[in-house]
Amino acid sequence: MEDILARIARCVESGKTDKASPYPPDMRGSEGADELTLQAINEGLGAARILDEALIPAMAIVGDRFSRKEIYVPQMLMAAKAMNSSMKHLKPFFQSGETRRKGKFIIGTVAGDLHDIGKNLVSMMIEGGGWEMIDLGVDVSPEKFLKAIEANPGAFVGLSALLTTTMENMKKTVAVLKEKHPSVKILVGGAPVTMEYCEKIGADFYSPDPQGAVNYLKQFAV
Ligand code: B1M
Repeated sequence: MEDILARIARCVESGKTDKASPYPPDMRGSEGADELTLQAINEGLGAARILDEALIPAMAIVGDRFSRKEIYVPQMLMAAKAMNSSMKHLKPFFQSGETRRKGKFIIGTVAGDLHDIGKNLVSMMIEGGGWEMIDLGVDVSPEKFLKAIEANPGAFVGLSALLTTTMENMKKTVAVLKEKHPSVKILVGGAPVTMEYCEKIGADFYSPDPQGAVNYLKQFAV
């Protein structure tokens, strides 16, 4: 019989949330990430093993396929949904401190910008990479980012912008955060953002896609 961790990973890769879900059609009627995660916990597999050996590798495969344009936004959203149906069973173990996360990551779409589809994908992939996510949502002012850093010392920050007009607010946010917290690492992204712009505004890293951000963070995992 296929190992339960491999089965959970396959559900996440394929976007199979639970038994009732008709997606993907070739897995209809079989157990999904939801039921299999509960079963794994009941069998005594720790939350950290399920995260490290099933969810994280599965989401890395999904991220790489998305970067290579082998899959698109809908498949990635289904994979993230399957991951969340597993994560809901693991979260109590992480929140109780029984299992450690890699660190904290604060994310938001910058002030004046309401686009959140890309930001949510990045958020889900980084969370799937084992980081604790603090998602501030959209239209986030520099002051709100600042407060979040002060409440979560050592956290990394991710800024997303989809409008050429709000890229200016990305620049302001980086300036405000770096002035008060010069060592904070800031990642930027979004359709109009480039590596050149990242360097110009003094951010630390630019990625055109979620997996690039996940890969960059690996070197800092505690
Ligand atoms: Co808007 N919109 N929109 N819009 N919208 C764009 C961005 C636009 C390019 C459309 C166009 O004109 N062709 C254009 C911007 C032009 C420009 O500035 N250059 C535009 C405009 C003008 C506007 C309004 C001003 C329209 C109006 O009202 N006149 C208005 C602005 C509202 C505001 O924000 N204040 C507006 C509103 C909206 C909706 C609300 C209707 C809706 C957003 C819904 C939502 O997000 N909940 C919307 C949408 C859906 C789009 C398009 C069609 C799709 C954006 C999207 O979700 N893409 C977009 C046109 C287009 O891109 N084809 C458009 C999919 C998403 C997965 O990609 O967000 O790029 P993306 O994220 C990627 C990467 O960029 C990266 O990873 C993701 C996955 O690969 N990434 C990061 C993103 N953030 C990252 C952070 C990282 C790392 C990587 O590290 C931290």
